[in-house]
Amino acid sequence: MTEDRYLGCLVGHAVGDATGAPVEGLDARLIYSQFGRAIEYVANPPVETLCYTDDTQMSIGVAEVLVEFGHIDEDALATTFGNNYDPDRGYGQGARRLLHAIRDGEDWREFARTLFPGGSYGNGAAMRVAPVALRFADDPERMMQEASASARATHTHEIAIDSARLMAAAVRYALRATSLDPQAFLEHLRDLATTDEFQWQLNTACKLPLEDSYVMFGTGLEAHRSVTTALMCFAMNPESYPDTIATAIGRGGDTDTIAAMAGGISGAYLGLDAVPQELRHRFERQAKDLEYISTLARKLYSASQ
Ligand code: 8NA
Ligand code: MG
Ligand code: MG
Ligand code: MG
Repeated sequence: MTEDRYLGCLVGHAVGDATGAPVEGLDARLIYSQFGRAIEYVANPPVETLCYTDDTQMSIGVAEVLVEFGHIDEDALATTFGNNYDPDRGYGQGARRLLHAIRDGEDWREFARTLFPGGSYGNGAAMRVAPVALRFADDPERMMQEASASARATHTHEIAIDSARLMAAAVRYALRATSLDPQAFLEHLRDLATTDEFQWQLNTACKLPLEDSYVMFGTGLEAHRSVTTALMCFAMNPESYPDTIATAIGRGGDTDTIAAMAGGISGAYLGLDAVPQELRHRFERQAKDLEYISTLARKLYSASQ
């Protein structure tokens, strides 16, 4: 576990988010007809400046709390999400309401529980969990507990909590791997799944050829769909960051979030140099924001040693 992989993870996540964001919500056919093959889109995105969204903004909040407190303090996390909230970053509809409530000093625990029936099962808990994996990579049990805690500030549904645990486990696996067997990666995650939804998705992923199964899992905001798809995008392209995020973006739907999650895993495995310079260069106000994200990655690395 080198510092380079910590940097690769958080930078790969942020760049995946910002590269997928311009086409978030479009379907695969529309993306293909407008921009051609996804790998060409990734080589030359259609915007000069790549702006990051809620996925990165909330990951920064998780990393900040870990650096300051050494663990996930749920009250501090909710407060940090509220303080960092920027309406222009494109948050989920429920997340927006919850963040307003946090800022207004309402009881966020009660609000999160009643936001949707059973709480939110959106992918917002998984999209921001990578810093937890970096901080607790040496202690898998603790990492799973902290991942669950990081979800609960906004997402109380069991699917969302499982999604945060599984995404953390995926980042940890990639961070420590010296070579990557896609089947072993998916079986590791299948064995950790606790909800029926994830057990079904990951069982299917393990049983069928990757290229046949990855189109089955969906690209919507529901955590068990987009998170499984993100895992598959990495499993299909473990040796290439651009191919990983292109696979994520080319399927359409929640492109920023799937590319962020897959990109974070890919960067954790391949290291910082795998994230193309051209994309890093176009990343919004890169001097300031990428440097800040890199500083958080370095601090998580030091704290984890
Ligand atoms: P969330 O908690 O609002 O969940 C996302 C959505 O999932 C909700 O708005 C509901 O439509 C649906 N949902 C969640 N739980 C339930 C439930 N129990 N019953 C019925 N429906 C439910 O927000 P989040 O933080 O989980 O969302 C993350 C996503 O929001 C990411 O894709 C992120 O990029 C962002 N996002 C932004 C835009 C945008 O306008 N730029 C669009 C979509 C999503
Ligand atoms: Mg987003
Ligand atoms: Mg298989
Ligand atoms: Mg999204």
